[in-house]
Amino acid sequence: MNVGNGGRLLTSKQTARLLGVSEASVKRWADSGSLVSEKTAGGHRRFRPEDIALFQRDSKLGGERRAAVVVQLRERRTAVSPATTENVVSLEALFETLITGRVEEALSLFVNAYLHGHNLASIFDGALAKAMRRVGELWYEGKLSIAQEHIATRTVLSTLHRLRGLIETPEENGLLAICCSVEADFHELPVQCTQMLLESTGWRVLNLGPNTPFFSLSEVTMQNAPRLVCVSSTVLTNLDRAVREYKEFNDAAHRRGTTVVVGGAGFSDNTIRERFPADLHADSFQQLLEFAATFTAQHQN
Ligand code: B12
Repeated sequence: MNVGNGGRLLTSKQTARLLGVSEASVKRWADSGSLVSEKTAGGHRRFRPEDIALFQRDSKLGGERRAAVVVQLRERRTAVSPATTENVVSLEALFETLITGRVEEALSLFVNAYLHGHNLASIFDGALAKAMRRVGELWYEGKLSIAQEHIATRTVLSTLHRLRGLIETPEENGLLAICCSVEADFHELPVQCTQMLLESTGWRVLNLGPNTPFFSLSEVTMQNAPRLVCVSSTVLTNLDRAVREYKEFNDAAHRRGTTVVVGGAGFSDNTIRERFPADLHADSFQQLLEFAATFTAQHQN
C-alpha cells in the first residue's frame, strides 16, 4: 500500500517480523498507542517504517530482536530502488537532526530510506551529501557556527557507525580495497562512506582515514597489494607536489596490478583529472558501486 509521500505502509504481520516479536504484541502496542499506527478503511492496522524505527529506538530492543531487524532490513531493501531519497527523507528534518546532534533520529531517517529500497550509495549521494552541503553553505554565509558544523559531522559519523551495525554485510568476496583522502584534506565522511559502501558489497577495506600522503599510500599499497584503492579529495592543496607524488603512487599501483579510483570535489575539474589519471574518476558513490560490482564479477576467484 502506498502513502502520500511515496512510502509504503507495513501490515501487523510484516511489522511483527521486522521487530522480531509476535503479531499479538504488535497489535497490543498499536492499541495502547506506544507504537504509532493507522487504520485502513477496512479497519486493519498499518505502520510507517519511520514509526517502527522510532518505536524500536524507544523500546531499546535487545540483541535477538535487533538481529531480526537486520535480516528484515536486508530483505526489504531489495524490493524497490527509487532514484532519489528526496521523497523519503526530508532534507530539512535530516539537517536539523545533524546540527543538533540527534544520532537516533538521523538513524531513523536513514533506516527509513533503506526500508524504502534505497541502497547506501543512494543515501550517501542523496540525503547525506545534500544535508552536509547545506551545512557548508550556511557555514559559509556565517549563519551556522563552526561548532554546529563539527556537531553535524560527528553526528553523521556516529549514525553511519550505527547503520553499519544494522546492515548485514554479505560474505567477504576475498578482495581487498584501501581508501583514504589526500594529504591536507581533513574531510573524512567521503572516506567513511567509501569504506561502508565497499564493505556492504563484500570487500574487505583498510581505511587509512583523511590526510594521507601519497608516499604513505604507496607504501601500504605495496605491502598489502589491494585490488582497489579509492582516493577522495574534497580540497586539493599544493597541486604540483600532489601531481608528482600521485604519479609515483599511481605508477606503483599499476605495476602491482591495483586499480585506482579517485573521487570528490577536488578531482572534479577536467583539467585536474588529466593531471590525476585514474581507472575511474567517480562523481558519485553510485558510480563506485557499479564499478565495484563489475570489478568483482571479473576478478573474484
Ligand atoms: C564537514 C566539512 C568540514 C569539516 C570536516 C570534518 C571531518 N572530520 O570530516 C571541517 C570543519 C574540518 C572542514 C574544514 C574545512 N573546510 Co570544509 N566542509 C565540510 C562540509 C560542510 C561537508 C563535507 C562532507 O563531509 N560532505 C559529505 C560527503 C559525503 O559529500 P561530498 O563531500 O559532497 O562528496 C560527494 C561527491 O563529491 C562524492 N565523493 C567525494 N569523495 C569521494 C570519493 C570517492 C572514492 C567516491 C567514489 C566519491 C566521492 O560523493 C559524495 C556524495 O555524492 C562541506 C560542504 C560541502 N559542500 O560539501 C565543506 C566544504 C567542503 N569545506 C570547505 C572549506 C573551505 C573548508 C576549509 C578550507 C575551511 C577553513 N577555512 O578552514 C577547511 C579545510 C580543511 C582541510 N584542509 O581539509 C568548502 C570547500 C570549498 C572549496 N571548493 O574549496 C566547503 C564546500 C564549504 C563551503 N561551502 O565553502 N570542513
